[in-house]
Amino acid sequence: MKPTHIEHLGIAVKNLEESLPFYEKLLGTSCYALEEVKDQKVRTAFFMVGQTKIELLESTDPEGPVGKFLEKKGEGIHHIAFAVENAGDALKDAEAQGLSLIDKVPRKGAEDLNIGFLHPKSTHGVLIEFCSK
Ligand code: CMX
Repeated sequence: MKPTHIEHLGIAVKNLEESLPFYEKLLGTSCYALEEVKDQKVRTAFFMVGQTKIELLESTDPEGPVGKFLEKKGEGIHHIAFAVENAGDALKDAEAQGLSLIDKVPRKGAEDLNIGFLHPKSTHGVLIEFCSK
C-alpha cells in the first residue's frame, strides 16, 4: 500500500465558482478541469501544483459526503489522496492491517481514476483515499 506521492488534496468549498478566483490567484494557475462526479455527489475543480493536484469539492446534495461535511465542519481540507500502484491491493493491505474501509473495492472517481477510502475513525481523524490509474 506504499504511496508513490500525494495525488491530490480535497478541499470542501460551499461554492466552486466563488472559490475559483482565490485559488487561481494563490496558485498562479488556472483550473484545468471541472467535472461532476455523480456517484460522489460532488462537482470538482482541479489545479496542478507540481505533481500534486488540488481538488475543490462542491456538494450537489446536502446528504452526500461533502454536503454533510460542510454542514458539520464548514469549508476546509476534506481528504488526502495517495497515489498507489493498485488501489484494490492497497485497500486489501489496509484491511489486513486492521484499518476500517469505506470501500472494499475501488470505484471510479474524478478523472476516471480507481479510488477507495479508509474510514477516518481508523486513521487518526483524516479521510484517506487511495487512487490508481
Ligand atoms: N474527514 C474527517 N472526518 C470526517 C470526514 C472527513 N472528511 N467526514 C466525516 N468525518 C467524521 C465526522 O466528523 C463524524 O465524526 P464524529 O462521529 O466524531 O462526529 C464521522 O466521520 C461520521 O460522519 P457523518 O457526518 O455522520 O457522515 P457519515 O458517517 O455518513 O459519512 C464518511 C462519513 C467518511 C463515511 C463519508 O463521508 C464517506 O463515505 N466519505 C468517502 C467518500 C467521499 O468523501 N467522497 C467525496 C470526495 C470524492 C472525490 O474526491 O471525488
